[in-house]
Amino acid sequence: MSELSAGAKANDLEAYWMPFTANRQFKANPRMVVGADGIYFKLSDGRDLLDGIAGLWCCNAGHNRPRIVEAIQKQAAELDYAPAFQMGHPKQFELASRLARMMPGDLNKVFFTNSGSESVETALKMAIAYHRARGEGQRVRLIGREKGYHGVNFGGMSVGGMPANRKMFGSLMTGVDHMRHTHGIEGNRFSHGQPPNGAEMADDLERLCELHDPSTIAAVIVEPLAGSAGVILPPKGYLERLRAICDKHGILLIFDEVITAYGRLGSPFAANHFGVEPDIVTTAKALANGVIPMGAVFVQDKIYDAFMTGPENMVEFFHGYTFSGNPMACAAALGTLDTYEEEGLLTRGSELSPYWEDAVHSLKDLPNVIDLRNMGLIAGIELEPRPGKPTARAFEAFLKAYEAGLLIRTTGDTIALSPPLIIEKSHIDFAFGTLRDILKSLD
Ligand code: PXG
Repeated sequence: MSELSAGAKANDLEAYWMPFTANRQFKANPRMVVGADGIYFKLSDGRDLLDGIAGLWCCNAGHNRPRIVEAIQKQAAELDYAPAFQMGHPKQFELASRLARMMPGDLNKVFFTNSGSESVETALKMAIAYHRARGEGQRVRLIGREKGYHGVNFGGMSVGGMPANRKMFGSLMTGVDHMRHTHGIEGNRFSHGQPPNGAEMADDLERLCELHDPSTIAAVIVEPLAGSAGVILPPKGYLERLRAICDKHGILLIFDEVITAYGRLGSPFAANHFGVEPDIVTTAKALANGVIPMGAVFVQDKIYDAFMTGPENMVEFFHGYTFSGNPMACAAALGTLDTYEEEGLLTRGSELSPYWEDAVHSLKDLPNVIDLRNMGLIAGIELEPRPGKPTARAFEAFLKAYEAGLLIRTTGDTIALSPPLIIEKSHIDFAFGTLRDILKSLD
C-alpha cells in the first residue's frame, strides 16, 4: 500500500491551496460539504445547510436535479469527449441554437468557454479583433469600471476594478481605463429595486472618450448588476445611457452576465430585464447549473459576420479551449435548460421578488444595517464596518449563519444572498428570520 492510500496523507488538508479562501483559518476549522439535494447542502457533521447563494451564484436549479444527472450519466457512456477544433458533435450545435433563441435581438452567435473568466477573455479578444477585421485596428482600448469583477485572468483583472484582486499582480494590461462605480450614490440607500439616482455616472464614458479619443476605444465592459463587489444595482437610466454613448462612438458594449444570466433577476438575462441590448454578453456559472464548468459568449451577428470574410479554409478566430463545448458540459447545459423551462425557473424570480423584497427590507431597523439592496432573487445587506476592522462584522455573520444552518456570502461588509431559483417562501422566511437573529446579536 502506498503512503497515500494508507490514509496518512489522504485526510490531510495541507496539500490543497484553496482559491479565494483564508487557507489557514479554514484548515484550522474546516467547513466540509459532503452532499447536496434541492436547496440544501449536507455537511460532514450531518447537518443540513440552506444554500442561500446557489453554490456561488451558479446552481440556479438547485442541487441533484434529475434531468441534469441523467443527461450527464448518459453522455459519459455515449460520447465522453470530442476534439473541440476542426471537429464537432451535435449537442454543441443544439445548445448554441437553443441559447441563441433565448437571447434578445441580434445576439445569435454563441462561443463556448469553461468559466466566467474565460468568457471575459474571449469577449475582450473578440472586441479588439472585430474592429481590426473591419479596418479599425486602432481601436484597442478597453474600458471597465471601478469595483467591477470580470474574473481573475489578466484581461478581466485589468478591466476589473477590485483593488485587492489587482494589486499583487504587476502592471496588468495596458490601454485600459475605468469609469467610476455607482455604489453609495446620495439618496439611493434602502432603494427597492433599481435606485433612482446616478444615471449621469454613465457620462464618465464620454469623459474617457474625450481623453483617449473615441476612435481608440474598442469596448466597454460592465456587469449590468455587479455581484462580487457587494450587489451594486444600475441606477435607473444608467445602462440605457451607456448604450447610447457606445452607439454614438462606435464602441462595443459588453455585458458581463456571469451572475445575472439564467434567471437571477427574474428574466432570462439582464439584457431582457433592462431592455438594453449589448453587442456581446458573457455568461458561465448557471449555464450548466454549476454541475460542470461551462461558459458561453453571445455576440451579435455583425461581429461573427465580420470574421467570416477571408479564405474559407482559414481559421477565422485564433482562439478557443480544449474543452470549448465539450460533450459532457453540453449535456449538462441541455439538462439544465430543460429543467429551467419545465419549472419556469428563468422567470420565477419575478414572481417571488415582491415577497423577497419585503423580506430583505424587513431588516431595515436592525443595528449596523446601513443599506439594503434587492433585485430578482438577489439581496445585498450592507453593514457598517467595525472601526479599524473592515470585513470582520460580516464574516462573523457568515460564521453564525453557518452554525444556524444558512449559507450566505460576504464581500467586504456586505452580505450577499442569491439562492437557487427553486426557493420557496418558507425558505425565505427561514433565511431572513435567521439573519434577523444574527444581526441583532452582532456587536
Ligand atoms: N464575471 C463576473 C461578473 C463574475 O461574477 C466572473 C466573471 C468569473 O467567473 P469564474 O467562473 O471564472 O469564476 C465572475 C465570478 C461572489 C463570487 O460571491 C462571484 C464570482 C465568483 C465567485 C464568488 O461574489 N463571480
